[in-house]
Amino acid sequence: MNNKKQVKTDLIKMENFLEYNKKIKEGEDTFKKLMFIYSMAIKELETKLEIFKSEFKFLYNYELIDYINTRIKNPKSIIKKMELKGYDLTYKEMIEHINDIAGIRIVCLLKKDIFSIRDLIQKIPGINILKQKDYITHPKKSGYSSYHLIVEVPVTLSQNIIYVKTEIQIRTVAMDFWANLEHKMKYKPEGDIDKKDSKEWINCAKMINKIDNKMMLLNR
Ligand code: 0O2
Repeated sequence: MNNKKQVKTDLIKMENFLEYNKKIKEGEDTFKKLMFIYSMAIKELETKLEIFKSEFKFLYNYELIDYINTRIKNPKSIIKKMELKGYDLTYKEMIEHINDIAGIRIVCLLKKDIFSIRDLIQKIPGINILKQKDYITHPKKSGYSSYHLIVEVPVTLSQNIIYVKTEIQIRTVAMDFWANLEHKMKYKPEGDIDKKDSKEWINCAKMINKIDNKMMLLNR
């Protein structure tokens, strides 16, 4: 006898969520619902990454991942980015174009580990890689150096599986220190970095890059 139950599961892309959602229930708080789904994508991915972290520690006694931070972009920041990029302030445009509403940052000790982590992410079953930016090989003008991936994470809910876009940033502890400070300076209301300061920030980033390279040699 075949005891397997046929469970109907809808596979949907986040881009089609609004249409799909309309069919289920009208008038629910759409923003809250969307943010819930983004936070589930983070949970899903974070668990997988935590397993890699533990596996490398337990099996190889190696600290591949130092720490993982996650965040949901706040509404103010979403609106600011949409205005800056010239999108209409609609949920549809937000879902389609804002790729970093769900964000995960993986921080490691050595530069070379960034690429190992990238390779592991690429092998996770079910995850689609949509975009990659290698600011490690080619740092930004600001000096910012990090590896970015935009991925689609399948979030399995009771009635459906939703593919949710999530941004992953991978960088070293040293670059994380620089980026956090520089980000705070840039985004402070009074934090316009003037030209002289800007050069200093770039110089600091270059120094950090040198240190990261040296650390890699010392840890060979
Ligand atoms: P927050 O507060 O971190 O969310 P895309 O539209 O996805 O193709 P996007 O997002 O415009 O491209 O640009 P990119 O280069 O992928 O960078 C996205 C994020 O990287 C930023 O998010 C920052 O977190 C980080 N970042 C990029 N450049 C710099 C930099 O020069 N300095 C620092 N400190 N961080 C940087 P948000 O939206 O700016 O902010």
